[in-house]
Amino acid sequence: MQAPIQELIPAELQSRFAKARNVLVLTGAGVSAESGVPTFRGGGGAAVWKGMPFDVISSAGMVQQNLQAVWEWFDYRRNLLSELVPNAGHLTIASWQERFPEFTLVTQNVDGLHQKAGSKNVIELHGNIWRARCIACESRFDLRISHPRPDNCISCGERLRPDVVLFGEMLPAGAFELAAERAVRCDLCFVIGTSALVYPAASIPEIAKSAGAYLCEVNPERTPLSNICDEVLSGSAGAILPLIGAATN
Ligand code: BJW
Repeated sequence: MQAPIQELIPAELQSRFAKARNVLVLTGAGVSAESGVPTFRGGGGAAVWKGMPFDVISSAGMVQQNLQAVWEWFDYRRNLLSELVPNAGHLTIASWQERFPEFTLVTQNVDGLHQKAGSKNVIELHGNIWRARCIACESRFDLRISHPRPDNCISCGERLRPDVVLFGEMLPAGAFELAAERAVRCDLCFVIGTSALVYPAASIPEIAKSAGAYLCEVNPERTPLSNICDEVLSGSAGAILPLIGAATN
């Protein structure tokens, strides 16, 4: 027989969740794992595309050297994603935006599944796989409505690239600053499904904690942030997140 929800979710977290006024959630690839999106590093392996580790193919250097290969990798992933739907983790996070007076969702994911689940005003630190960006004038194009995918910018004719943040590239202007500002103000911060290895994204929970927030991690594996968390819930986002809401209903 399964344990009652009250025993699965610690009382301190239940109480913090019930009283919270300002909640911030940082997500990573793990939140989409149960929808069928492969993670980058979890599960003992690392993503590889045609023999290239993802930090080589998803790098600023590869855009310079071989933009076509970068597009092949992203076309392949968009094709996979087009069949996938949000899971219970995404849906629970989307429901939280109505539950608290202030709520911020910051994601490192580029898959658009949070928005598909109904989350609004998502701060996307690493861009979105469903957009292309001109390498010269930075015009952006929605790839959900552009078929076939255009190679060149309709404004200036230059080449397009995926509108995602690759290794060694700057985050979108203002995105980290906005997330950091919200992190300073939140009273409860969740860090969900991220290995917390990539910066500056991994500094968001550190900022929240330093400013006094209660920090809760949801992940089947420990991460470099686990030691500073007030609560570590070991398990999958799709199984645990619906319990957190339900325990305090
Ligand atoms: C589950 C689950 C389930 C499984 N439920 N959980 C400070 C210190 C050191 C280095 C740096 C630093 N500051 C900057 C850097 C350099 C670099 C960096 O951080 N490197 C480190 C890796 C060493 N950062 C950058 O380059 C960033 N840019 C930058 O800082 O600009 C300023 C600058 C410019 C130039 C020079 C210097 C500074 C940009 C980072 C961009 C990251 N881009 C990627 C690729 C996006 C494109 C693509 O999709 O291909 O973003 S890398 C990849 O990692 C992707 C992710 O968003 C990101 C984070 O990964 P995430 O989400 O954590 O996933 P995983 O796979 O790592 O983990 C999954 C987790 O889920 C695991 O923990 C599982 O256990 C868990 N899980 N199933 C819940 N069901």
